[in-house]
Amino acid sequence: MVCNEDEEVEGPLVDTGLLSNPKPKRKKKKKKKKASSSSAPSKTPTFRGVNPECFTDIYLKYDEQTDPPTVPVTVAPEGEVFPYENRASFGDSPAEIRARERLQEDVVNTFRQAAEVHRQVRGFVQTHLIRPGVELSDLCNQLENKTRELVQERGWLERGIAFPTGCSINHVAAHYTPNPGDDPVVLQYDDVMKLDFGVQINGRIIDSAWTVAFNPMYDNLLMAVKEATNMGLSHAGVDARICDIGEAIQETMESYEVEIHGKTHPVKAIRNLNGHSIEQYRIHGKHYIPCIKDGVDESAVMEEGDVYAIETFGSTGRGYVVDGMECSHYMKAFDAGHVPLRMQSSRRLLSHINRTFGTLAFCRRWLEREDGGSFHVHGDNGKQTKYVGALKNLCDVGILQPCPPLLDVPGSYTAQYEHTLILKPTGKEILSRGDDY
Ligand code: HZT
Ligand code: MN
Ligand code: MN
Repeated sequence: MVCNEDEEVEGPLVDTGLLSNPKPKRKKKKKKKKASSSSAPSKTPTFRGVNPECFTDIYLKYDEQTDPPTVPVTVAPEGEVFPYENRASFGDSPAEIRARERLQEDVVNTFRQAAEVHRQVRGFVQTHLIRPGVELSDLCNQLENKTRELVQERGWLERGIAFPTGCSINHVAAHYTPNPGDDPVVLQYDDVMKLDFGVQINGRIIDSAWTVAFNPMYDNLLMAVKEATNMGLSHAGVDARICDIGEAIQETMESYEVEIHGKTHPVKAIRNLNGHSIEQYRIHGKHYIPCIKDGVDESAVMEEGDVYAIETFGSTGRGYVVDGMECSHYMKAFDAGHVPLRMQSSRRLLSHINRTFGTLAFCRRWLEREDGGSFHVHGDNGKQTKYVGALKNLCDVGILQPCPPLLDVPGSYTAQYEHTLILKPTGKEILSRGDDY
């Protein structure tokens, strides 16, 4: 087969364009990227969210690790670092900036270690688990157990899983994970699955996601969203205007179209799904990062010290999600005050949640584990029974916030890419960057 030298290549080890392209030029009318894949083959196959080779590279990077990985992560490799080029320093000398950098060092290293767990866990599932035919509760349980193992789970206060594994398929964009007792769901060759999971150490949360598709038909959809997220990341920085980031994301995303079963669709940014700031023990802080240009305060800017999850979603549907299906994800309302509870079952469940998850999100699957969600806290005596009424009651009184699945229109396909980023005094660091995405 002949390779066209001019063909744009895209693959796990190809550069992200962030270095060469910090400020993409805007064209009035951009030509849509071709929808079909009938052109010459590219040199590197498109990364579709699974390790195409299996049993290869990633475990060789640290020779302490086995394949599959079993050795707890103790290293904290740097993420992808971009020193600020011409940051107006407002009177701070370079020495003062470096001093602030040193003060933050421990926190940054904690994030880096959590990010390394994320990379190793996703490498594990990409190589050993994700395939057509895998059952989703199996996939989630094994992914989550590997996280517990590599992070050395020690309860919500110290280290563990940061939130339930999202494995949302096709028109379901986010916040789906299987509930106990559901009919088994088997991943299909033609599915588009967003895998979104979190790792935390001392409440420092890494939130990162990618999209899995086996059928090359979806390549342009995945590429649109991956590029849009990378564009958002490249525009982030101290003093960056949040509305400019949303605009860059939307413009990149919507320069693509995708042909699915012979029909060409424009790729739309999902306008009501957002990136977000991350605070300690709190998956979403006060700041949102839209993936469209309108509707945000033009004066909002990113600040030094901030941590953000930059995430974008693309869709072949409406580009707008609504709540749907049975809820699996729940989280304590961060500033819920004291509420007297009349049902003993509600008091018991709340006490379990406080001790096991604190303010971190959790799911029903974890409540029904023998360890109730944390072996460190409960050993094998944590399992909750007959808790469904109590769960509903805690939502009704506002102590818990349900986070139901988010759906675009039936028959549509949605994709997501997400990374966690920190704005250090001397530069930004994409903590969760790997050589996969
Ligand atoms: C909620 C519940 C979870 C936060 C974003 C997200 C997955 O859509 C402000 C902006 C985990 C995370 C979240 F279990 N959400 N990132 N990864 N979901 S969000 C949100 O609710 S709040 C976006
Ligand atoms: Mn996420
Ligand atoms: Mn997120």
